[in-house]
This record gives sequence, C-alpha cells and structure tokens, in this order.
Amino acid sequence: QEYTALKLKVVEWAPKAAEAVKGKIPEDAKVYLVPATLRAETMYGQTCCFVGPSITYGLYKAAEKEYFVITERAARNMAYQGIFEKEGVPEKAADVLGSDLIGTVVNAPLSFHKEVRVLPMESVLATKGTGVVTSVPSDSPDDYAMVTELAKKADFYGIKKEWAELEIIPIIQTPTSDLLAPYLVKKLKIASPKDAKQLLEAKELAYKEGFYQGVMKVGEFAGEKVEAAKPKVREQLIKAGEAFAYSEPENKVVSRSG
Ligand code: ZZB
Repeated sequence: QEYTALKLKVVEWAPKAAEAVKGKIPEDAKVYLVPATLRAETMYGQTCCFVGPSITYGLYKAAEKEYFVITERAARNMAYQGIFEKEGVPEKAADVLGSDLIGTVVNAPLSFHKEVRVLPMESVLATKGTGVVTSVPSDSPDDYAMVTELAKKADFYGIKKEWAELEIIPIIQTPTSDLLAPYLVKKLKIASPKDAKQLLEAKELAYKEGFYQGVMKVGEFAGEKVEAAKPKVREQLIKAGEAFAYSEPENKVVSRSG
C-alpha cells in the first residue's frame, strides 16, 4: 500500500498538547501532524484532521528542528524507509495522547481552508497508516458522517461546534453529484459514524465512482479526470515539500474495512 503522507504544520497547540511538548523540543522547531492518504487529489477539500482520542502518538524527529506526530508503528516504518534524516531507530521527543491534541490548529496544504482543527474520530486505527487521518467530507463518507456527528454533539465531544462546520466545497464532479460523500450518506440513510456496514458500502461506491468517473472541479488540474489528476497532484505536493511517499508493509495492512 503506497500512501501519500501529508505534512500538516502545527500553528497552535491545544493547551494540553502544549504542556506535553513543552521543553522537549526546541522552541523554534516545526511540528507536523502527518496523515496518510490514498487520495491526494482530494486535498483541496480538507476541513479538519482526525486523531484517535485514545491513541498515544509520539513526536518523532524527522530532521533538525522538524518533528512528526504519528504512531510509534509508523515512526518505525518511516525510519526504516529512510524518511527520517537519521535512519534506523526513530528518535522520540515526547508522547501526546490523541484526546490532548483535539483543538490544535494545523495548516492543511492545498486546502481551501488553510487552517483546520484536529478533531476526534473513534474509528481511526492505530494499526494503519500513521494513525492520523485528514478529513475530506465532500468525498469521504466516513469523514462526512463524522463531521456531521461532531457538529451535532459538539459539547459531548468537547469541541467548539464551528470547528466541525467548515464549508464543504465541491471538488470533484461525478455523474451523480459534486458532493459524492454527503449524497451517499443520505442515499444509504447513514445516521451516524456507528453505521459501519453502510459506511463501508458508501466508501467503496465513492472510491469507484470518484476514481473512474470523477472530473476535477478545482485546482490546477480542473477539467481533468481524477485518474489523470491524482498522480499530478501528488507529485506537486511532494515537489513542494508538503508530502512524501510512505508505504505500509504488505502483511501489516489492516484496512478500516477489516
Ligand atoms: C483522505 C481521503 C479523502 C480519504 C477521501 C478517503 C477518501 P482504506 O480505508 O483502505 O480505503 N485512513 C488512513 N489511515 C487511517 C487509519 N489509521 N484509520 C482509519 N482510516 C484511515 O484507507 C485509505 C483511507 O482511509 C485514507 O484516505 C484515509 O482517508 C483513511 F475522499 O484520506 B483518506 C471514499 C474514500 N475517500
């Protein structure tokens, strides 16, 4: 599984995360949350960044004064893949619990919403990707169901409602819709992120329709088919230093679909 790992720069820590990292990294260090995605072409539509609230993340040293917030498992893979300046064993500067990251403001490369918040998602797997997921509710049914839930029950989740209510901008046109995920969530009568079976079906439909029949509505490759635009957007992000290739060892791949 070859992912695109995106660098979402921390602009402002949530108070508890600030406490957790204080004194453990240089004051002027750059820290990134690093979600792994298979859909680089959707990065225009990022509205938040999900972490698992009960997952423990580490701040791993990627280069001088540069740190990644990811799972230990992902850090080991990255160290092995030569992604960090120092190859071999990853160097951890601090631990931070997912729930303590909630509310952190990060910079989302390419997104119409430049600054987005870190929000909780229970279904994020620590055993897949980097344990960090960037949210694109226009094209990912899981993400749309989750932001809808978060906006509905903001107090319960300990967030500000407006953090989950960023405008969902159409980025890909398909024969059925230019907001495929919201369309599918409604069509399959998905009421919450707990409707796992329908969400899985929606995800599969969204992947297929988006990839084979989608046309970019926005960005440098507007008018091009998703199939053609996908590798170009990815290359662009990598060239700009805002993303890098990250692969998951075959035997360890555990998809959210199980
Ligand atoms: C942005 C995005 C935009 C994604 C989209 C999907 C879609 P999968 O489930 O095998 O398809 N993801 C990555 N890591 C994790 C994790 N640790 N736990 C839970 N979910 C994770 O895996 C790939 C996708 O699952 C990734 O691509 C990521 O969400 C999520 F419009 O990133 B994606 C129809 C899907 N659309």
